[in-house]
Amino acid sequence: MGICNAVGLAMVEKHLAGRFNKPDCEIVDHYTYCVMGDGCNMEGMSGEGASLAGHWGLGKLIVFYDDNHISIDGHTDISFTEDVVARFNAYGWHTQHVENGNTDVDSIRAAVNAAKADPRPSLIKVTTLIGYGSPNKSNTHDVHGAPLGKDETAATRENLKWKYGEFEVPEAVKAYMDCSEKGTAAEAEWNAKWATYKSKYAEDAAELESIMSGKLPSGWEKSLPTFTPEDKGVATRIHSQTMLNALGGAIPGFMGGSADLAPSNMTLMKQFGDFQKDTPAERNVRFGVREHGMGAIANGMKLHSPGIIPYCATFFIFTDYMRCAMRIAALSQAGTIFVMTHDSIGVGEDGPTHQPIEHVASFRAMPGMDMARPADGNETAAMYKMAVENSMNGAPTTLALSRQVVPNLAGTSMEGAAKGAYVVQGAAAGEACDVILIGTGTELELACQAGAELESKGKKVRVVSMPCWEAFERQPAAYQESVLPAAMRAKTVSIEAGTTFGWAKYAGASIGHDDFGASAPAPILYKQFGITADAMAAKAMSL
Ligand SMILES: Cc1ncc(C[n+]2csc(CCOP(=O)(O)OP(=O)(O)O)c2C)c(N)n1
Ligand SMILES: [Mg+2]
Repeated sequence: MGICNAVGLAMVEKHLAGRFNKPDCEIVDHYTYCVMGDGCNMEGMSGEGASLAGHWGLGKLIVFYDDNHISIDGHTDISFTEDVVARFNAYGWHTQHVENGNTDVDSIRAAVNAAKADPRPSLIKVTTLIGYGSPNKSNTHDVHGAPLGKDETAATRENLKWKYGEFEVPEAVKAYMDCSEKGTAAEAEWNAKWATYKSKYAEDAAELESIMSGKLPSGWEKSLPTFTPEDKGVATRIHSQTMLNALGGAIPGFMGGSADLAPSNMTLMKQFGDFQKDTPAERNVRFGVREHGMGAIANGMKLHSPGIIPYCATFFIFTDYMRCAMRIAALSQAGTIFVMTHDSIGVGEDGPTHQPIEHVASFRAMPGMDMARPADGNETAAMYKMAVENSMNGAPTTLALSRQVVPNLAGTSMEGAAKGAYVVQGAAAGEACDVILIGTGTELELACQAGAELESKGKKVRVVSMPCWEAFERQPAAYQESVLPAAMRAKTVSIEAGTTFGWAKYAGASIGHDDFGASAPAPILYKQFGITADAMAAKAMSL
């Protein structure tokens, strides 16, 4: 995954250089270095990242491949015999081979200089011995993860003629590694360049400053539109596109794209062209069918600069291909926005291979990840506002968006949705009621219909929209209790077109679907699987 993170770092460098550098002032100009092992080259996702790096011409990416022929199971010839350099040549990389990486430092230095001079991304295969210097354990997998042990350490010192004590760093090494003087001079030089840039190119400088500092232009959130029931209903993936375009205009570092599903995910920002080798200043990213690489590249993009807000998109089901990149986003506090459309069995005829079931629940279970499933335009706007704020706080967000058309509901609002759960119809928060109905996403409409049906039978009903569990759980306890009182749990019914797993936390009964889907138009599937307003009303009556 590291090489894909490095590709993300290098692509942002290329983007910012292409966008902000002037013929008389190259303000963005740095290299990205990465070290990969045999194992990294065995993992398929490294091929996804390397393929894109070659395609994008990321000439400032320099990767060392530690070719030591050893991984955990032993010698790599038991499972890995391909020609890695030939593969990288085919990806469009500049490749070199340093045959003695153990001691030939001059050749490594020369290779780095040659890599810098070449306009392509560079792979430097460096052949080494794992555990170099250890007389009995070098070149074996025994040194991969375990310490040498007392006797072998002594033998290694002897063999290498290393006369220093434990944790003793020779003065000459310390002096060589001390870059403070060189670094201070480089920083002063850059600061002077930046001062010139700011005075000559004030507008560009303000944008670049926002990207470098992570301070967003004030009022960016006002770019997000709100809706009333009079506004034509559309799928939330269409609302999503409206939000992406609005945020692209308002936030200088907002950029991203889809894994070859842009027309379905609705992820193109219309005001920008494609980020490509020769048009690096553009902000629509074409990731190709490479979900795993896309997720990790997007995380690298985020980690380049706090003001870069990357989004990446595919069908929600294909989060299975990128799940560990999403998990690493959460773990490494990379605030990537995962734009996932076709969020339920409602995708229709594509059938069970394309129909997420356990996915919403699984991302609710993931630490550090906000899982958002908005119901209409206002809620989509609110969830994008939250996703941008999360991104600035180092937290990723997954948005589950619909293919099906949804109406703009009367009770929804950005302010309410931002709280994660709120009352959209019937008994107000804190007011006594007979039953509570919770809906998310496309099923909120059904919950509202069921609520109306129950009202007509004399029940006092509260309908709650719950676009984001995590946001709700961040609210004060008193607010949570006013919306979903603990004492009402047995009289609460949830509805969501996916697994019911997890809903017992909030509801005494749940409507959903706990098996794979089927291939048919959405309305037929919803009926067949009993995900309807009538079923919800009947369930509520039975409690
Ligand atoms: C995705 C993933 N799969 C498996 C592992 C477990 N693992 C850790 S190191 C390793 C072998 C790596 O070999 P190599 O890259 O050649 O490193 P070396 O032993 O040469 O340092 C494996 C399989 C892991 N860390 N990550
Ligand atoms: Mg190895």
